[in-house]
Amino acid sequence: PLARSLSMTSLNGLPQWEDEDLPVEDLLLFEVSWEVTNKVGGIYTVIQTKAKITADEWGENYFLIGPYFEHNMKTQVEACESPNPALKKAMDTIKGQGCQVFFGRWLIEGTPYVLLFDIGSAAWNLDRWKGEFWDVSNIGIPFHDREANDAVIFGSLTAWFLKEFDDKPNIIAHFHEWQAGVGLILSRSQKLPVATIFTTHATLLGRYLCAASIDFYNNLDQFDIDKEAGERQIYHRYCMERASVHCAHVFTTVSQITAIEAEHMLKRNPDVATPNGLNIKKFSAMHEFQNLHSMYKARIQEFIRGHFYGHLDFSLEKTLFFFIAGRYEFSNKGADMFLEALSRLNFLLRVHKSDVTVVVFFIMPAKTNNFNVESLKGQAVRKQLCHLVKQALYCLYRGEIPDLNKILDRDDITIMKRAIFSTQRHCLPPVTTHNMTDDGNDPILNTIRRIGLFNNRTDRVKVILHPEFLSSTSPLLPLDYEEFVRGCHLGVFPSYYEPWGYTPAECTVMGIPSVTTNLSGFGCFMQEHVADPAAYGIYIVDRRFRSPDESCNQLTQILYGFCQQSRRQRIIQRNRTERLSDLLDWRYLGRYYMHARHLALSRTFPDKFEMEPSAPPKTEGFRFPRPSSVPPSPSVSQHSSPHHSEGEDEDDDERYDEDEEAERDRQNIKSPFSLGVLPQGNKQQHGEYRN
Ligand code: G6P
Ligand code: 1S3
Repeated sequence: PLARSLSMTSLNGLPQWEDEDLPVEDLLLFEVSWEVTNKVGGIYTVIQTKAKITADEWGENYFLIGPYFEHNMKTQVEACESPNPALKKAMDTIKGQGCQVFFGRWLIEGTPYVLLFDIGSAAWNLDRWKGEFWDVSNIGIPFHDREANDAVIFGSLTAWFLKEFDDKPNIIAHFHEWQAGVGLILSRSQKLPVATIFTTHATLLGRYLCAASIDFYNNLDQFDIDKEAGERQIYHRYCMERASVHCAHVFTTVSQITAIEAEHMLKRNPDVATPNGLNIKKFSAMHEFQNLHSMYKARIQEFIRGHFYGHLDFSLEKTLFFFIAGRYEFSNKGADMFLEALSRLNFLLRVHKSDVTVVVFFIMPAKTNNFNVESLKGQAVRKQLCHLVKQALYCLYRGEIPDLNKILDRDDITIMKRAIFSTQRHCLPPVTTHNMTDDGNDPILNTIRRIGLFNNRTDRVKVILHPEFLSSTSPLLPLDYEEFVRGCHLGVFPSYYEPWGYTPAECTVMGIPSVTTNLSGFGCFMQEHVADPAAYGIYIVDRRFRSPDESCNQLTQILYGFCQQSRRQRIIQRNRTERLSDLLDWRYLGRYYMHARHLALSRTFPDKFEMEPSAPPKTEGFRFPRPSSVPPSPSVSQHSSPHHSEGEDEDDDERYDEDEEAERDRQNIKSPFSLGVLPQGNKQQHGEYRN
């Protein structure tokens, strides 16, 4: 039969697809991951945010496969019947053998179908399946490694399910990370007619070696990787990962930096880099995100009033909120360097007698025994004082001229006196909001002890460790993560190990500047596509070619420079940051996943699908130009603050609406979508594939 042609051209550096007749109706796409409906880390974000564009393209032929957990099913999935008879038959066969499978629509944007395997219900097969896995791979799984055993059950069920389909329709199965890899290895060893893709979001060894503070990137070719894996007791997991990589028709990593790492740690060059995107929602009012910043900043300020009661001798109008958030990997996520830089920043602000105060939040989950008393007390005192003030103001709201003698009665005065007395604090505002289970060994707390950042009155940098993910139902800081990020001024993520790094990307799409590094996939991506990232509020610390001390100084300078910006400069910079959102939209980045799928089809079914030689896609060439008002000299733009003339009204924040630069740049900068190289939407583009 005539092979279908799958080709791609490049215009202005961005890929343009020319897929002819990709017969989506004759294909099924399965995406397999342990994080489908199951939030563990960043992979959940990838799959959940990407679902919409994939569902738009594949419609009823797109299915996600993950593990079943009762709570996740109840809260995120609407059970329904499978619309696909072949799929229903395969599920019924598995159920008939006593293993539970659940099916439904995942209630996220795009509402894709999900198929969830109940690992517990199939666990009685474990010994047999481990034996079969050994027979095909010679990888032995120790009984005590629960995660690896679950991965064998999950993988065996996935391969069994795929085996139940006959030759038609053709299947693409995209597996994420080693926990899903067994399904891929077994599919290949059983010679199933399935086009397979494997994506690694981080290599096991890379993560371990970096966490051990080894000079990883300068020694990539020096490691005896088998030995390193053995010494860290992850040899079997590393084998599962490496076998998945080598069995896949197409191997992808989330960034170029992880591609280099994979080449050394997994001994295969990825075929495609598939950068992570986000679902970008544009507000109809252009400056809505600025208003949201203001609104949520006020909520954070409320928390600060309580947390620092009795010590609130700094102006909240002159206070900046910085934060770091993510998986608690102290050195991998750069918390170590951040703390050191904060200590230096504190020194600089003090010696320069700055009136700016910086409050820094560490949002990194650790084991705790709930909130500590001192933090709760702070919020209680604030609420009490707030209540009294509101009472006093009530008659003003009623339009009455207040009779000062009647505003507060004797009891109110007594309560007020007691509240004021209770703000006389004999201890410093706490550094952590929770009782830490292992306080004495906690790396963040120990570093704070060493550098002495105890929230003293004289400190210009105050630190708050919130060792739990944020929630809008918290009695302390009732904000969800997105609201909190919007209310902050700067996200700081000086990671050493970060294959992609969603945290700075999320800041960007919300118009909040952030610090990242040239060791993170996101940082490298921005460096490649933005002429002067710092001018757009993306500060990239060089952790690759500098010593740790030099990198730390660079970070300190960035933070100090940020503190010197006026409000107007910050507003202009936030506008610029937000303009980069298009670059991170799945509507653009989803193309790399499409390319990986086409490549897998052409390699698996070469007689049916043919790939034009113009592939793979290239992104080189497209760059956001430097904003028009930034002086061209790199030394001047080092601080990358928007141009600010002497004597400018510091608080003149109302003028940003008419900000000429924003308007000029908006016309000059063509986003990836307005370059005309990308189609308007997947639906439209792929409409021709449908019936
Ligand atoms: C937004 C609001 C302004 C507010 C400003 C504060 O732009 O729309 O009304 O003044 O945020 O900015 P800052 O950087 O000082 O938090
Ligand atoms: C990984 O999660 P992590 O925070 O352990 O995968 C994420 C999604 O691809 C990625 O953004 C992150 O850098 C990796 O490290």
